[in-house]
Amino acid sequence: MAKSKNKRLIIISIVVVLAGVGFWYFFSQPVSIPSLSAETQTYNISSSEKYPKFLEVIIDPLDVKVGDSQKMIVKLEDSSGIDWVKAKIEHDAGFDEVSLRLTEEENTYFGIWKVHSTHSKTYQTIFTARNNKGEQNSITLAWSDACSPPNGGNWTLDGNCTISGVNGVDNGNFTVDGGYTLTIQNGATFAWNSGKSITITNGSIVINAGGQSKQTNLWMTDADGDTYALSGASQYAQDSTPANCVRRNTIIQGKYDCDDNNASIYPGAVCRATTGGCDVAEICQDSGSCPADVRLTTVTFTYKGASVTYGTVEHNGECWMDRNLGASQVATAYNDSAAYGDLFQWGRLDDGHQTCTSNTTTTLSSTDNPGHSNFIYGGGSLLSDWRSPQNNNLWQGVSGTNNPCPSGWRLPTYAEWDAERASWSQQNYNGAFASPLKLTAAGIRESQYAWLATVGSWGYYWSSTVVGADAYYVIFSSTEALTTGHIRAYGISVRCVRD
Ligand SMILES: [Ca+2]
Ligand SMILES: [Ca+2]
Repeated sequence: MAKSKNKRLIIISIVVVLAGVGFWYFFSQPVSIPSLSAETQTYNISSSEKYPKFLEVIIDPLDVKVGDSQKMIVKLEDSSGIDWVKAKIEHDAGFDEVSLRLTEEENTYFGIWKVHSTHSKTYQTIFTARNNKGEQNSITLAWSDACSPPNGGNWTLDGNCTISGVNGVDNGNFTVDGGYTLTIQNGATFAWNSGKSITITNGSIVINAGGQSKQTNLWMTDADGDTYALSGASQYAQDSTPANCVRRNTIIQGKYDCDDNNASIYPGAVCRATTGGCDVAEICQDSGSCPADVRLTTVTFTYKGASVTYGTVEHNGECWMDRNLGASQVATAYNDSAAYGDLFQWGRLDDGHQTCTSNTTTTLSSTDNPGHSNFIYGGGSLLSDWRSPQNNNLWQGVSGTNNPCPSGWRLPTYAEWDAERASWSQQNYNGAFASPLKLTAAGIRESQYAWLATVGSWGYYWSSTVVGADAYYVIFSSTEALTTGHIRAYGISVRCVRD
């Protein structure tokens, strides 16, 4: 105690020289430490060997509102004696600076400030002390900074960081540098592994009264074992494996599981399959959320060398394009010529031949791709197929060799067209147009002379399904509608359906 009094005398004498008697009298008189409330936060501080050395900071209360008086107690260590201690307190309008006063306890300083112009966000208080050699040291206390140590591996503190709950370094070493402070909140645990180290190069670790730093393992819940954890998943600091947990360093960071009970659902994977029609499979987001129901309303693709966007229409549980390939609009009537679109020879590519005014040739193609945009016809005699020999696989499904529909789309099958036709209110072109598909009587381009026929009075739509040397199509007029076979060389409307 005698030694302590001597130190105080030295401090007092210096202050006298600097500031005069009145100033000296006010500031040099040790004050009693006031009684503290139950909301006191005590921070035990370990820091680099820098002086004056902060040993403990008490803030009372930690959570304040405007009008409160917040008390601060700082305990320091310094062999040369403390010159002064200040607190720089952040608030909405800037900073308040409060000089702390020496208390009756050795190297222990007390300050108080009236809280003003703050609201619910994080503030920080910077405590700075200077010793009688003129050396300064500071410590910053902040309470809601996000800290994100890597799930695994070394971590060097790169900002002031407050740990709440369980966190730490798994399978790596921890370094405090840059003058930053790691604060371990009341009730929080900061863990690091056995055999690994904590090095304080420049900065501090502040452990409040109820916090702890613990050498053990870190674990996270990954019930389905897909290496993704739910957003906000709990961490555990203990030696043995908690139920449904794996070591945290094996969990992928920054992406979160959408379903921790299904290993096939994770970020980037389908989290809800399609349920038919224009429903689109939802993909698990990195945030760990599965998007709300997604519907396909348009499809944009390249057709005849240009980008086109068609709408979609859902009918009988299937997703169709809202118009024929090549149509410039959705039909407004069964004989709306702007909605007729193009007429394809069965199995041919989108190579331009389907334009109703395309040039013609009588040369059959021996390959799947004729390599030109001419309509292949009989030159006066009826032609049954443009390809010789025939190939039944040209329009089969999305992978059909010459599928003219965009990726994910294809020609409807016989069964699909027959189901569509059967659903019509009338078995004629009025029923076909009344369907949500708004089908048109676009006519046909026959294969004897390559002439257009029955335009505005008969409608025809190819299916992908072959029957003998023919292929199925749906056909309708003012008096009938049926699904039957037809020779493949005719130019006929195409309506794509989503696979
Ligand atoms: Ca998981
Ligand atoms: Ca999962």
